[in-house]
Amino acid sequence: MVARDFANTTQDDTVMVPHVTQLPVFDGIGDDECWEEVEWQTLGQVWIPYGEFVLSDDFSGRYKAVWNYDTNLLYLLVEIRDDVLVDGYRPGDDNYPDFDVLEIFIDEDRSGGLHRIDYGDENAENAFSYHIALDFPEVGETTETFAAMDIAGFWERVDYADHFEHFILRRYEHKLVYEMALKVYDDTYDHDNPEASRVQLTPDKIMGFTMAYCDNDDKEAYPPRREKFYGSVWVPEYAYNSHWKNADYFGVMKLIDESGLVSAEDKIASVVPGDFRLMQNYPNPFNSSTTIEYHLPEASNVRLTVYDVTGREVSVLVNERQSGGYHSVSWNASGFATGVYIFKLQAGEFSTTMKSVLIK
Ligand SMILES: [Ca+2]
Ligand SMILES: [Ca+2]
Ligand SMILES: [Ca+2]
Ligand SMILES: [Ca+2]
Repeated sequence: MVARDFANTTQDDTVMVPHVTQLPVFDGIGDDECWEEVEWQTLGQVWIPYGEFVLSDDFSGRYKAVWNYDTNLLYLLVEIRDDVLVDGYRPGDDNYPDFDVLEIFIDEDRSGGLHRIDYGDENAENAFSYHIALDFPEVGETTETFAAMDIAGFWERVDYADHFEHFILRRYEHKLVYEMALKVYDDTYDHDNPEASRVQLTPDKIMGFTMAYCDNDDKEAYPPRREKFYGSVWVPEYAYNSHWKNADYFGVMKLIDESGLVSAEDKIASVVPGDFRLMQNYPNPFNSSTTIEYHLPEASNVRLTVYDVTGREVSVLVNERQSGGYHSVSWNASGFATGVYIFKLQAGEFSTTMKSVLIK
């Protein structure tokens, strides 16, 4: 038995997440070309009980992350080694996920604060927390059926499984391999209209991110009981049991693009896009100015306008004929009040809107 002392280690450095053009094959096997390009990140920082050692025969875990501009997805490969696998959660069950559960915490704009839909506080949903629970398949088999719960207020649960464009878990004897593709949403997230708050991933984007594994090793215990959390970041003692619900303690992830193929400038210089499209503005939320990118597959009469929540037009950003291609415009909102604003793109017969939040 080898005890590794993580009490004096910390992973507060920013995790660099490279852009890849070769996408993973979702089969629960991590031999894809894109995974070869990136370093493993540790999943071995214990925080419950605080300060305990990680025993290598009890648990080891690690993950890799990459992203792609065109699919607009964050890809994760996770490898867990656990001496005793305890499953039991099925989507739709009403049980608290006290089994072997993978957790993913993501804060798109690194705003910090609570992840929960908290007692009617509209500002509380600043980050997402996914408790991934499922029934483990037989050794050598895979499953794509899972729950990705967040827990709000008192025992109120919401399953965000639809935030995962792809998900697969393959089970080995004492090892689990997950391959996942995650959509990223901002703080304006509305469960009834999630696409409105979907965020375009871009080079140099910085997000709050932590991954954790809750280890339960007692199959007989009823009710099931988790013994330890192993996280990708070290947490200060005063915060060790708040980490799952408070994005202030998340780690930092930065999207990078070393291929140089997808910067905004190169997009403009490259081929004409296939469809009309209005991208999510960035940054969003923003506090003075923000950039809006839109795609025109052909020369069009373009009108890009800004409305406030009452439907009043407050600004006209573009009103002219433009060539086909990738366009962007910035909006300086220094004279406008905090609130939700709607961008409306009209290009020929095409029309669409996108929601944004200005915070002073
Ligand atoms: Ca694969
Ligand atoms: Ca274990
Ligand atoms: Ca946030
Ligand atoms: Ca276990």
